[in-house]
Amino acid sequence: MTGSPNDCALHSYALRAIEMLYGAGATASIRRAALTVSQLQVYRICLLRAWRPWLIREVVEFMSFTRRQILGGLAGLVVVGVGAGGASRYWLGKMADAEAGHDYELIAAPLDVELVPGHKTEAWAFGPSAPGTELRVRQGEWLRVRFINHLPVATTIHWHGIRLPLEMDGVPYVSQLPVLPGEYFDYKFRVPDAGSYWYHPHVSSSEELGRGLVGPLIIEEREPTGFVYEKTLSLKNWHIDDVGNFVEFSIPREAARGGTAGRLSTINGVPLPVIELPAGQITRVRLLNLDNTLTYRINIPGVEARIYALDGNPVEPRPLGKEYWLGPGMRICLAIKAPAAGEELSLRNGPVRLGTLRSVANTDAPTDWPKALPANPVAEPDLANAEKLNFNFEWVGSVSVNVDNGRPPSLWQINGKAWDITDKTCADRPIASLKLGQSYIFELKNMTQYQHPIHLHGMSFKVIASNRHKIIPYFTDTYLLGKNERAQVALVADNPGVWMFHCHVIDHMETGLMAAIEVA
Ligand SMILES: [Cu+2]
Repeated sequence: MTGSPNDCALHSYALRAIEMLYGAGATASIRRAALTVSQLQVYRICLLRAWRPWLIREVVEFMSFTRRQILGGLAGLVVVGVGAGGASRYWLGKMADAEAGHDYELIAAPLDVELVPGHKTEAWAFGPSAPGTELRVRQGEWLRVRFINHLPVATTIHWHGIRLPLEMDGVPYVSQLPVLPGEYFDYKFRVPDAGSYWYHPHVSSSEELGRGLVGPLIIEEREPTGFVYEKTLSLKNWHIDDVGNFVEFSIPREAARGGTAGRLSTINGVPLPVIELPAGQITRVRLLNLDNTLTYRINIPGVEARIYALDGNPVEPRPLGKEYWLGPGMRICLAIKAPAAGEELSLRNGPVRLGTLRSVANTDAPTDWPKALPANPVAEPDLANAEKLNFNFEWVGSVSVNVDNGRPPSLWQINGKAWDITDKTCADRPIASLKLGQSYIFELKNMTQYQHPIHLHGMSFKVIASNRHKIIPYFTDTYLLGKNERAQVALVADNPGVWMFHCHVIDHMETGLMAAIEVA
């Protein structure tokens, strides 16, 4: 075994914990397994298998303590390493060559931004802007990010829509411990699917995402797609007042309804921007809804535009049509043919302008509409042999629960169970247990008067039916489930782990609308 003495101590502690759980006769195979897996995996074994809360507490506390020592002791070296852009020397897990080093150093830190002219907003950002640095990597390759936390709070990064190993999924107390102020965490995983994705914390999400900790993640296709021009437009609505100060990110009476909305809408952090497009050319425009709450009703009057992908996955190109409802966390990839130079188009949310698309002179020969993007390698569910599971999304509205103890109220439930974001053991009680490799059809039933963008971690699913819309089946990671809608989505449970399944209206998620689904 490699690693520091603290690492060894940790392993012995984890082994002791496993012995306590499985009795003194803990088998040699468990010991061998525990000695060859990474610190996180050992931690996860302890956490997921430990049904006794006291043991979970002890393991968590022990790990936090140990880890602080490790990182504290190496703090000086870490800085040297960052400056030299060197390999990640302190990764504690077993590492294949492709995993060595990192391509990005992503620093989360406070950043003053000017959203209201003449006033500063004390945002938090990944890199030099909010929304944060656009990360790009080619499909099939490794994304290797050293994430450094210079915030005053603990955090993690979740990679929305990416099918990756649980250890890299960024959910606190399920896939990793929160990254504390001054610490770093190396995220390394292969990206199987091309498309538009995004990243954000999964800790104190209302505030952390609300303050600006969101960023685009673009996975480029392996081969050229025929698109020459491209823009990423990240939509976010800020919870600020008219002098740029943050206001409440989540108000219980709003959380009990459609969610707490911000007041100033921006594209790439700019209110009402002018976005230039090359006249007569086709531009791939990736629209990402990185907002906590708002469903944008995307429309561009007079535009010649086609939809090429929804939430990362390609669809047969079709006209944008009158309006597309883009819920929180969702993305749409459009091809837009810009009009003659000097003309302008209005990118709108319903009747409200979000920004202006201005055609600028361009002398290149115009190209034709590119063909459909290549499909991602997502397993096709076997509908004939799929097991059906029901998920009912309900409003409970016990606003008085938790008001006295500073914890969020409990307002929403899935199948009669509300998630408590302050309880580290919720993921130990999955709402469904799926068999690895088996196909499933989820019947999603919205029993509320509010829409919910339902998001699953770790796997993509195929939307196959709805009682409200005509569905052309497509793969996605987030489905906007309308008021009182019933929809069917199908998937192959091909990624082992405990995966979050939640509404992406952040204050719905933080007031109950989240569950864990186990695949084993
Ligand atoms: Cu919701």
